Amino acid sequence: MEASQELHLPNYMKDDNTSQETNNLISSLPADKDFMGYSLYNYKGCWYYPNTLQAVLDVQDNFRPQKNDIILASLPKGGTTWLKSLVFALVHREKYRENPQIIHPLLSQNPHDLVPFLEIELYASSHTPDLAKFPSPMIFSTHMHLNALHEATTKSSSSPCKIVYVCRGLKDTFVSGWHYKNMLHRTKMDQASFELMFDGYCRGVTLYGPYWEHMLSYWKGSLEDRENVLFMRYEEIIEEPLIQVKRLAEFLNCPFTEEEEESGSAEEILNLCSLRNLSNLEINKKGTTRIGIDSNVFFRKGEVGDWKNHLTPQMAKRIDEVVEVKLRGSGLIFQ
Ligand code: PAP
Repeated sequence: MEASQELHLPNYMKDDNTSQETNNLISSLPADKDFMGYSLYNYKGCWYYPNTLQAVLDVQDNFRPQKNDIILASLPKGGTTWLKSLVFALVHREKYRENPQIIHPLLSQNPHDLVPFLEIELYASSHTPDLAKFPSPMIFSTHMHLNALHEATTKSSSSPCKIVYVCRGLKDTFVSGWHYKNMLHRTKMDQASFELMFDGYCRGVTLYGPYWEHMLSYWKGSLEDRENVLFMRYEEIIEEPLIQVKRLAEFLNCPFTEEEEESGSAEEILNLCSLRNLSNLEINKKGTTRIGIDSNVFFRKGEVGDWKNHLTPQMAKRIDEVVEVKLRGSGLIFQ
């Protein structure tokens, strides 16, 4: 597929919002192309489209989180939408329990509109966005590697904010990403594109790739700073949702009280945030999110092991080998 073909293209994939300074920087960076022919540039070990890189630089220069802010970091297709829903529902639960007449925002807004992306939304439209308009505690999200995010967070004068990270096995993440690409661009791509995308993925040349470096940055960060960096896995939330949601609440300093335990508050949150519930809401079936992406593209099957329906045994072996080598010795293991 050629980059010149008419496609529905989100702003973060474009190159029309970069400063002269960033263009100069870009011209000095290693370059490659994604499977559709769009240019990617490697900045400090991570691949970006030009507009994404501009926004990341702006986050690094201007974003200074406050003490109670929460940052949800995720591998693209690693469980972002689910984590946004769960954390929003957790930290604001008192407000909605006390006011049952208010419709819960998760029933009327897409999770991505409740928890904005730093670099894909806020800093994509302004170098210094107005962050005060979001309810406290502010919850932001990002796909940046931890070392890139730390260039902003460690410069804040406040004490460190909480960072929750979620990721997923790389074979399912790839397959989810493939379906996402087709839905995002409102097209049906062919087998040759599938194979090209797979090749770029295994080489690490994909937006925010290499994904193993992404996971490793948060894995190491969580070992070094357990109080402020929590490492979660999509598969674990699927397998033991109650345990994981309670773990999340404790990490965020809002553990479930005894009374909440008895009334089934955690179960309620899990139901509210379930794929079945969210994907059946009108708001998530129709319309677009604030950044112009169709709301329904974030919801599909949510199955562990869906890769078996799409990857050949050779493809699976290739990813497994890359991951095994790259994660070796880190203590992080993915099947
Ligand atoms: P993003 O990084 O682009 O925001 P992200 O939400 O991480 O995407 O990934 C989407 C995946 O999460 C989809 O997986 P699938 O393609 O394997 O089906 C989607 O179905 C799944 N997903 C979205 N919301 C939920 C949810 N509430 N519970 C469980 N899985 C979910």
